[in-house]
Amino acid sequence: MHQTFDAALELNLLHANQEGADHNRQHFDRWGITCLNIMSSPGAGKTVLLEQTLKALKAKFKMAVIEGDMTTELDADRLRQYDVPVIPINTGRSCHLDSKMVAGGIHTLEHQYNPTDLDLVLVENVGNLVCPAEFEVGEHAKVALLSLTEGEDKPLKYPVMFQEADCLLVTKTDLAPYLDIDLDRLSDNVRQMNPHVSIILLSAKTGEGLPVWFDWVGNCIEQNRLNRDKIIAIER
Ligand SMILES: Nc1nc2c(ncn2[C@@H]2O[C@H](COP(=O)(O)OP(=O)(O)OP(=O)(O)O)[C@@H](O)[C@H]2O)c(=O)[nH]1
Ligand SMILES: [Zn+2]
Ligand SMILES: [Zn+2]
Repeated sequence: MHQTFDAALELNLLHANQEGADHNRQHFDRWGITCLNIMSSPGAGKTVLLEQTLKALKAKFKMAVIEGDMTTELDADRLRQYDVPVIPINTGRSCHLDSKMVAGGIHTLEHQYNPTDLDLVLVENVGNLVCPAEFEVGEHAKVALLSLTEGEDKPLKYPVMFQEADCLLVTKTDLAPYLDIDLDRLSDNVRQMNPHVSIILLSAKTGEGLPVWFDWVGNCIEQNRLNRDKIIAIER
């Protein structure tokens, strides 16, 4: 087997990224915002999920989106229709968002809107099952999507994404009748990588699982507020 990367260089890169991510999280914490990092391979359904989430939770939570894409604003334009702040970030040649790019998004948010008004920032990462899982952006939780069309072996082949996820959305369940996919085996493969991850079966088309996802988001915001209150109480 030949070495295809410089381990020391990678470690430095990840370390610098982690410092930036911690800084971003401090911004979110100061403003009372929960941040979710939404990750998947291309086309698993991140933008459709965000559309449904904005539509359903707009009345309950004040939300903004940081929208990562390599070159276009196609996804950002889709989300702007929901009347929430959408900050596009073009990564150019990079296949993932890093904490520095998201810091740029946060500063735009800070200058154009009042961030203390917000409850939730949803970050749509660039479609890729590998790198986004390695680069924290300052999120409070990681959400991974895996569509049924990708096959049940993906958690074994791309372990990091599944090990890091706090919530896994198995998307496009409406397509199950047309595919040879064993949902039990898929869940077993996910559990092998991460015994504690919340798994939600979801179809943006039929609406299956969406209420469970909305509850998960609400709980995450609630939990994050409680944790923050505890830290503030200890610091006093
Ligand atoms: N049948 C079915 N199709 C879906 C579902 N969710 C998304 N799709 C379709 O899958 C395609 C990709 O969806 P997007 O939401 O754009 O996926 P994405 O992850 O944002 O894609 P990138 O940003 O390019 O990585 C679109 O044609 C969607 O209509 C679903 O639950 N069922
Ligand atoms: Zn998208
Ligand atoms: Zn990458």
